Formats: sequence, C-alpha cells, structure tokens
Amino acid sequence: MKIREIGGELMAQKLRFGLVISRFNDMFTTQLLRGALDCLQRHGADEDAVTVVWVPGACEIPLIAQKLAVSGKYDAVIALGMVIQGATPHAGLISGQVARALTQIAMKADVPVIDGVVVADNLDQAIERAGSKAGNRGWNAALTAVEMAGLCKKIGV
Ligand code: INI
Repeated sequence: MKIREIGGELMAQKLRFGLVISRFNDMFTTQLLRGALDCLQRHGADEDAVTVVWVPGACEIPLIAQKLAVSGKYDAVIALGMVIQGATPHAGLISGQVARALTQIAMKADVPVIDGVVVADNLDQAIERAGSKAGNRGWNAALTAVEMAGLCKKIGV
C-alpha cells in the first residue's frame, strides 16, 4: 500500500498574513505581537507579508478576522489578544465567544484563522504567556499560521 502523507512545513516565504490584535491589555498584546512578528521573520516571511489591524478589545477581534479571512488577500489570519479573568465581570464570557467565533470564521472563509487570544486567570499567568516562563503565545500562534497556510496550499483542495 502506498500512502500519501501530507504535512505542513515551517516556511513562510510567499505567504501573506492578516493579523488582528486588541489594544485592551496592550502591555501584554504588544508583546504577543512582537513574538508573532519575530516568528514570521525567522521563518522567512517576505518584507511586506503582514498586515496588522488593531481593534479596541477581544470582542472586536472576530469581525475584523472575518473581513481579513474573506478578503482573499491572506493565506492565514492570526488573532492576538489578552483576556484576564476577573478584570471585568464579562471577561469569562468573552474568551469562549471569541474562540468559537474564530473557529466558525475559519470554516466559513476556508482560511486558517489562528486563535492567539490568551486567556489568563490572573496577571501572573498573563506575564508568563506573553514572553516569559511559558513562552510567547503570539510566537506560537504565528508558527501555527505558517504551518496551516503552507498546508492548505500543499493540499490544494
Ligand atoms: N477585552 C480584552 O481584550 N481583554 C479583557 O480582559 C477584557 N475584559 O476583561 O473586559 C476586554 N474587554 C473589552 C471587550 O473586549 C470589548 O472591547 C468591549 O466590551 C467593547 O465591546
């Protein structure tokens, strides 16, 4: 039996990325953005490969992610945000809604939409995930975007 196996490669050359990021908790989201851009650059992204769109908060991410995804201009969309539970009463609701919306957008637009919206229980967790003990979730999201964008091209369907 001859099995054809397809896997993504971590090469960003010739891929275009739309990135949507929230200003809420920007002390952290700027670090997520730094990580994401560093990752794309290190994986060979072209000079003009990335468009960054800023939105007020995580709730506003899905609409812009959708606009980017359906535009036909990007091979993958990366969403970056920081929801810290307990900051406001509705923080708990936001995270689930945004995650669900991003999955639906990806399926509808047929474009990878990578969820790099960090949900932290407290400030310590936020610090850990935005470029310290637990790495940088922006970096991870960008790497997933590179792999998925390449994979979608490779599969060709
Ligand atoms: N937005 C965030 O991105 N992170 C949060 O932690 C957060 N909290 O805690 O409330 C938050 N709220 C704002 C929200 O995303 C909208 O911008 C706002 O409700 C206006 O629609």
